[in-house]
Amino acid sequence: MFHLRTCAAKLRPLTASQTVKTFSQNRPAAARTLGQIRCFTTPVAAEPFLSGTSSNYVEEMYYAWLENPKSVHKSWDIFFRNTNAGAPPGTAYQSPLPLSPGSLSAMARAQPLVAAQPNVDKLVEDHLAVQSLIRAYQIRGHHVAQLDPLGILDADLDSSVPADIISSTDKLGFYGLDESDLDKVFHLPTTTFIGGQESALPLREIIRRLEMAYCQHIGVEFMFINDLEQCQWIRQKFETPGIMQFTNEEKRTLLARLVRSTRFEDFLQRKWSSEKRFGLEGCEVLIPALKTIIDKSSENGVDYVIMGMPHRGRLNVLANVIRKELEQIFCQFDSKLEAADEGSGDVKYHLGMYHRRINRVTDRNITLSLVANPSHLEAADPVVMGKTKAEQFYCGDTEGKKVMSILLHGDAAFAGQGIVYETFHLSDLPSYTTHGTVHVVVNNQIGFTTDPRMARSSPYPTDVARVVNAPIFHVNSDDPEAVMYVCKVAAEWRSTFHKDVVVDLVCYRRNGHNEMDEPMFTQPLMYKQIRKQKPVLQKYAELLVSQGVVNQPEYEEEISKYDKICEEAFTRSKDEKILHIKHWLDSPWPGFFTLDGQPRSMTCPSTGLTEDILTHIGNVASSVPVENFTIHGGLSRILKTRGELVKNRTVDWALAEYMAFGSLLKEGIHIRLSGQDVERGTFSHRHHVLHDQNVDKKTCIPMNHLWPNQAPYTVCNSSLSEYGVLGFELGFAMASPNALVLWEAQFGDFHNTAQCIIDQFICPGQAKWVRQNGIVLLLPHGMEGMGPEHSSARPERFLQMCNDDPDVLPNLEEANFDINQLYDCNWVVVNCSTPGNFFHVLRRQILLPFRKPLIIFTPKSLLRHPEARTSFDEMLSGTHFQRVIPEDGLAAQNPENVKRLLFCTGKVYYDLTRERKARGMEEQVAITRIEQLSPFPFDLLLQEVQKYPNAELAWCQEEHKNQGYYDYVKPRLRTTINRAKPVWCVRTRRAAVGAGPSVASPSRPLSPPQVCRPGPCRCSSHWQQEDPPHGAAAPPGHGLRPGRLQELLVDSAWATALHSHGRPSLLN
Ligand SMILES: Cc1ncc(C[n+]2csc(CCOP(=O)(O)OP(=O)(O)O)c2C)c(N)n1
Ligand SMILES: [Mg+2]
Repeated sequence: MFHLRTCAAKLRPLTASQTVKTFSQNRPAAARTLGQIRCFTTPVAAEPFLSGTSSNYVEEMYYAWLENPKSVHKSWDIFFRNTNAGAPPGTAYQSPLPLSPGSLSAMARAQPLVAAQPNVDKLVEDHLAVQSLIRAYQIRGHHVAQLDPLGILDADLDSSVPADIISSTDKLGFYGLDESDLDKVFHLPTTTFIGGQESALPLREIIRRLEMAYCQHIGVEFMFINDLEQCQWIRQKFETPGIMQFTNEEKRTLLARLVRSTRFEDFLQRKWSSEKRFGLEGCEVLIPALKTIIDKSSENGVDYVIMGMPHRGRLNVLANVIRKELEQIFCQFDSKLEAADEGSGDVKYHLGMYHRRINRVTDRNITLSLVANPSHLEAADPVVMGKTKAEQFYCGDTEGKKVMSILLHGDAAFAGQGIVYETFHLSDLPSYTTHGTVHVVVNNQIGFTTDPRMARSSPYPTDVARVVNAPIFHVNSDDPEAVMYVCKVAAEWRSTFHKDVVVDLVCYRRNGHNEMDEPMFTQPLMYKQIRKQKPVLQKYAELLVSQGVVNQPEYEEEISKYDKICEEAFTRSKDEKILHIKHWLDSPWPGFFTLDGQPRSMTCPSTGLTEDILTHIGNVASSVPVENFTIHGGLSRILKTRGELVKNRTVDWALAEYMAFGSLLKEGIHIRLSGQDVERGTFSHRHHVLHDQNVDKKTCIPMNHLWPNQAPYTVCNSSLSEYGVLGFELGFAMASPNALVLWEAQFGDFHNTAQCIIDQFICPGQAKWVRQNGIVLLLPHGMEGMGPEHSSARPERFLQMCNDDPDVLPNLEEANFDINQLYDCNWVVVNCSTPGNFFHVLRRQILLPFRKPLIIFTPKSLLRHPEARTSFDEMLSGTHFQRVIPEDGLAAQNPENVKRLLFCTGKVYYDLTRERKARGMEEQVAITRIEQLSPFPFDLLLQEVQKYPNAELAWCQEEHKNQGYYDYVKPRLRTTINRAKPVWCVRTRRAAVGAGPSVASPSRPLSPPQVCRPGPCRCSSHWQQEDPPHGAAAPPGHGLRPGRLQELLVDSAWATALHSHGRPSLLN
């Protein structure tokens, strides 16, 4: 059964009776605490044989001597007697007597064993050598473990045997030992459990047991863990002789699970031979492996397991682990199935599942959820973590004893995708830990067509896990019992230490990447071997039959029983005419929607608050709500200024955020704000966590001192990751609709390293995943001196991904137009120009009867801009978020006189008003702010345009023309006015780009915007273009679909537009 690559196979193993009796006392492990004994490292310099490295050995001797003075060499006996009697350093040791005739009788009395082992130095050295040898197996034994079921590859990509592993007897020389030492008995150090009940063993047996523990079908990688208790725990689990035992019942269950796993794939192959299914063949053991982890975790108290996995074996996991009804799976192969609800394609490989049932092994309830995943490998990892954290949070599971996560990975993706590393780095952070994830790698030693040698630089695909000290159990997947054993240990590890652990299932892929692919094109030799490989089910069944655990008819009966289940489900699946994508939800929100999944209303109440509430929150926000707490002097001044704002019934940006959060907490809404440095705020404006200046780590979060029964507020500085952290928060937001989960980018453009989460999950959320999500992205934005690429949160990208049609004017008369628009959109994009509106939009996010992602471009300079203030009056009960803030100055009083109506969004408004005032043009130029860019407020903007019949229309932005908002706003504004006028684009320009504020202090005074003078402007960095005049483009409803033809008309009309209208300047 065991394939010994190393020398123990050649060494004649000792039988138990041969083991020397004198060394067989029980080892009093518990009594062996270092504190209780005399320390033999102290007199190092004084004794000739003591050195730092020999002290362990001496301790071993000392223990043995304490137990039985006769069990050690006489010289040790004398030495210990002397030291215990208080002999000073250097005098306790007496060297053995010389072999002179006169001393023989004395020697015989004092040291009866000297003749056999004449030299204590040699004895010490040999013992030290054996200790090193044991340690070498613990560190490097996995490199020679028999991990590849095909027997042709090296899981660590290295075929050499480490020099300190005994692959032949001559390698004993590495340790200064030779063959003659093999039968000598050596004391075992406390750092090994190979002895079982024995405290000493002959070298031959030591090597054999080390080989059994470390060089068979399990390769244990753990010696990098810098926690002795954890290392000891693992050693005990793998070294203890005979520890890997299974009852016949367990073996039969394992066989039955393998039958299901294998026959499920066979069934799919028989029925849909030309369909892709990313089958599990070659790693069928994954199903019993996962079930073992779940059984064991359930036994240890877990009742909710959240899983994430890629394509490989997903259907099998759904069927045999999550236990989705087979007919629901089979009907996915029917191309004629009609979707009953929203959701697009790819159901079976991507959508998730949620199922509560009884665990048959433990008889306890268990909920299993498989999180939907996009094609982007590993992208779901942080999402699973975030969802797990949320579920733990909501059920008060602060230690991860009830809710846990399991993540599955492919070998190539695990090694190649950086998000794996980012996710590992979240695993032990206080606000992100899920208290241990069990990672299972389906290591089929190939990624699509790429050989591992071309796919990674690390020995194993799992090396990334070492950064967090996660133990890694490599296991040969053709040994199902070894797999079950490591899975059991992995689950126990997680429930003991609440830390991550990796099970690396070294397997093969029987078919191509999918069932249509020809693997022989690229891996001919590997696949020749695979063709010869007996399926694991067959091998294991033969083994159990040979052991008499099952007989052949029983085995065949198990197969036909499962085949029948599949056939019956297949028959039922033909009755499924409609595909209910909602059956594939991973996180239902019970009670939030009506029973048929609709919002409970289509209105949104006022987002305003009473004066009392505003004042109370303001007061807490400007104080230190605990006793004996010393804050920084600068912060005292900030809080004092806040207090003055509250007295004046106004808010700035930070206070507006406080008001929104504080009031939602009062209403029982949990708030979680996460991102880099969010606690203080990148721009030092927030200060949600106060730090005592005198006591280390003493902090206060005033937001948690607002109301007696408020919901908790979580504000957490994240690791320096965007992809991982945004994914995590998205997952957190999935778990419940009754939480406001916000992720803030340090600078808006940093979101681009999390683009995958935005593109794959947030943007298509409802359409692809049939799942609403109310996550909020706070993206600092503003061309304020960090260069055009770094200053911009790239609004154009978010706007380009909005699902509304620029060419279709919606029915503006519809009741609840604004709410319907929100319901229909894929996400909401806003750029608020006032703190009050920021406050309202945050509150609206929760008061809406449904959830949509909210993208907010947040300001930098406005955080401290004296005009960017809102009076309490605009935040009182009855007030709302303003999608558009119309002109309300002089221009609005005589609209007919207005020559130009400028539209803008965000901070540029303040630049424009200042410039307008400076030029005395407040009556001629109206400025209207579009606060909610998407969904586009067609209704309100139409009113604005109609109000100023004689005005030219222009959009103004500070971003380059191909960026920012213009490309989104222009066609929608034109649709709003039925293309009656051009919509010009104006770009303000800062005087000193590059000399702007630093990250931490955006409060530097702004330069005035550079604007074009009246008359033609040739400045290339200003905008020029415009849009055709009325009639140049085909109006909607003329039978012309928007598209190329229309574009051509627009383009050809452009020159005319320029000619007839001239180039407008900003404030002409
Ligand atoms: C981020 C990402 N890049 C590329 C792909 C395309 N792709 C799909 S499967 C695959 C190979 C995956 O190999 P591995 O992780 O070993 O899983 P296996 O298919 O072998 O189970 C690749 C490259 C992808 N899905 N996601
Ligand atoms: Mg692979």
